[in-house]
Amino acid sequence: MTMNCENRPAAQSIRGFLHYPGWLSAAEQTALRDDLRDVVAAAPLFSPMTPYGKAMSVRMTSAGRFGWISDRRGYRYSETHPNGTPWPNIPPAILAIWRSVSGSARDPECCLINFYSEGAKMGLHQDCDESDFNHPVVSISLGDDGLFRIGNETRGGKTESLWLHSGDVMVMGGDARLLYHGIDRIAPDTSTLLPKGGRINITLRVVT
Ligand SMILES: O=C(O)CCC(=O)C(=O)O
Ligand SMILES: [Mn+2]
Repeated sequence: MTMNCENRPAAQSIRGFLHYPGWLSAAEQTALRDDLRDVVAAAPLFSPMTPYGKAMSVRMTSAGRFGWISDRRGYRYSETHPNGTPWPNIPPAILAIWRSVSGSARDPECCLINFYSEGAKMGLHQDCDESDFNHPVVSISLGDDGLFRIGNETRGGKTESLWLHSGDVMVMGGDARLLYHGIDRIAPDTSTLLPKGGRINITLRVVT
């Protein structure tokens, strides 16, 4: 694998998304998992309702100034958890990843944590609720492998898929910032990081 001077893997571009396979060491992944336990203790995972009244298969929570919530009023950023409390701070190790790969002078205001158990998926969508698309979305994968699909700037057309593994980082920015993407499925029992299995994806965003 090609490494850069920080001894991190180099990026591979897929349709302009920058994929850093194995960015995080095993020890860093374990530390991140433990950080997320603290976040989830302060801001419990919940199953968002889609605006169509169906529960999403992914469970989620957030850290930072804004969290992502969805209910019958639609999807939106919110400064409080559905239980009314502010979100916990973004763990420093997560901010450090953003600062290494984002190329952004600002820090993220939202750290969304998605938990995929067996059978969970995320349909093709664009991340377009932020006010400045010059800042990328940075995604960090932990736990079981997830099959990530990348499409185009509009719905439809040819797509490409790749498996995201625990410790991978993906930067969705630049000309690729508004490409459709999603998770088709996870592959159970492909990682031992999470004792009960499943996949965690962390996405970082500048919102305002
Ligand atoms: O789980 C992933 O890898 C993608 C998550 C995602 O696209 C999102 O939260 O907007
Ligand atoms: Mn997304």
